[in-house]
Amino acid sequence: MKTMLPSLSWTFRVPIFGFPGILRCIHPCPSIPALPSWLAVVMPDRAVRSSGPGLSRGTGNQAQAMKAILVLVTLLAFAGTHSRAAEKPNIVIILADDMGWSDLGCYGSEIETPNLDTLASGGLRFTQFYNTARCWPTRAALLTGYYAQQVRRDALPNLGGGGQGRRPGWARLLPDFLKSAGYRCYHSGKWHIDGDVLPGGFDRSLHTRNDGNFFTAKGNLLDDQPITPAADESGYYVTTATAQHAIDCLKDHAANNPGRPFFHYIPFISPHFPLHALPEDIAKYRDRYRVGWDVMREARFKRQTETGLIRTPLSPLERDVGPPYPFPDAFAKLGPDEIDRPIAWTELTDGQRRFQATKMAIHAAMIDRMDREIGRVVDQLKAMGAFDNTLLLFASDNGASAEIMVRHGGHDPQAAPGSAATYLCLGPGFSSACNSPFRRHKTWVHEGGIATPLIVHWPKGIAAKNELRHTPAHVIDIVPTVLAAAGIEKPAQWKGEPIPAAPGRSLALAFAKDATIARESLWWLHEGNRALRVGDWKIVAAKGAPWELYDFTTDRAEQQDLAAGMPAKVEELAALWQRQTAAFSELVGKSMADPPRPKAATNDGK
Ligand SMILES: [Ca+2]
Repeated sequence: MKTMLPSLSWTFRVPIFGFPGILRCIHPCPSIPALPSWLAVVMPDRAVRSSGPGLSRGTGNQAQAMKAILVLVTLLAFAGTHSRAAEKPNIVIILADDMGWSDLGCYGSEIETPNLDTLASGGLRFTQFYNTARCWPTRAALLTGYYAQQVRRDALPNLGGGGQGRRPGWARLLPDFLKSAGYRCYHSGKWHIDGDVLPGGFDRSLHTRNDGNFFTAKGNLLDDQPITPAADESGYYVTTATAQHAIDCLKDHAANNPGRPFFHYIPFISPHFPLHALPEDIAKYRDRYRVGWDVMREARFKRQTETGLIRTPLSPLERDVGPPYPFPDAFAKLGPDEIDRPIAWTELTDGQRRFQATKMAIHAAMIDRMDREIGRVVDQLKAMGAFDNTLLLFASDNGASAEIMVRHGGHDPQAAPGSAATYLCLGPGFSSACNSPFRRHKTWVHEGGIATPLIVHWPKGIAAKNELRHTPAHVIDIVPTVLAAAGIEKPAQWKGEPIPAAPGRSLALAFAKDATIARESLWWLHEGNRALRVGDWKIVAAKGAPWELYDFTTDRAEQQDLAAGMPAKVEELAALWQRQTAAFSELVGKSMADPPRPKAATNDGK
């Protein structure tokens, strides 16, 4: 029987490890049954405090203190919020696809995103939030709370896994944990996770598989069943269709399940290639990018610096870094105006400048339209009275893409750019600008590939408005954050099988204030590209290249490689990366004996 006492807490300042600390005791609130009966947590003030855009590096003692509080800190977080959110919050996770770190107005962009900007001004923007550098591993990490490699959804050395990998039985998706607390769960958009959608715990789904053509519903699945496209698809655009399905689900929820909380996962395909957008949206941006990628990067960086989002130099364009995969045939189809390197804008021909600026205009139009569709979803949340107690999270699955290819229906150079008959990709020039101020792109684990905006909006649960949060965090943190917000304890077993410990941390502490979430490290591996972040140190290496070492207190743009002068630091961090990799390999090795899951419809491997 639950204790029906109100939440009580006491805070005392005490020294720890030579630094001022806080002793906090909390009595449980009955609305959060996951909390143990009593908690006593000692937090060293300086170890858990962010110092701003360039976080201060902990001393040795601070590092020890960080380890000491690793497990305990996240359990405290909603003590200050749950009393205002007695009803379980609704959860909405919106994901963009291949959108760069600087592509939203509230992250420095000239692209018009008023709806997302309004969510940001009514909530929080995280400045150091990370994904996994690629579509499918991010989605696996986002919905399971594990690194994708732990659940076989990205490759480990000598163990395989990846876009076709199958999760072990214990690797449940978030809905399986939410449903036990009464949540209805909806999915509208891209999937790219193994297995069908409804067996993943969702009650309704629109699975948009039309990723080669944004102007047809052909290939899409409704509740895992193939749909028949309308005879006249002249009004179809997938971004709008995705939002419309979400709105329809929400209207149905309001009518038929008004007393139940809901989780809605809305992963748009936008602005993934092929660059397909509505003509009127493209027209809005047609001439905006004639200034070129060099000027655009400087302008975005200036706004990012002025608004406090970043404190780092702007990385110079890497003129010799092009697409991550060769598609030589594509250039023959695309013609001489396509270019595979971000050379100086002034060195391009007039035709190249016009072509490249048009591609960026389509990219911008796709994001602009997505923002407006998100506005329609928000309007529906407001209309049904759900907006104030909805925890809404918005992020991108990887950085902007330098890829250039022609697939699916091919490319007609005579057709209007951005129309269904064309197949254009952003490419390394404007991708670099979209990832300002960072280096590299989707697939790399330098900051340009893995940094994403994270907007968090929850009026009833987060008092702060229009504030920045500088703690490093990762999509593995979303599951524990959502479960904490919903007051749900993750089970230790699934159908008799133990569920392994997950690496993510709840962000709840950072919801309340600009605090650093304690953790040992953040880890990346994708197609041989690898990285590890500990505090403000990061080691990173492209496939086959040696480790680079960066100090993020001043150099998040990864400009001054300190590896040669600090070999001991590189060795220390590389050993930690190796230990993590070995631990993940051991976990996967144990679960390899699991029976394979049935193969299901998934997006092709991109
Ligand atoms: Ca993607």
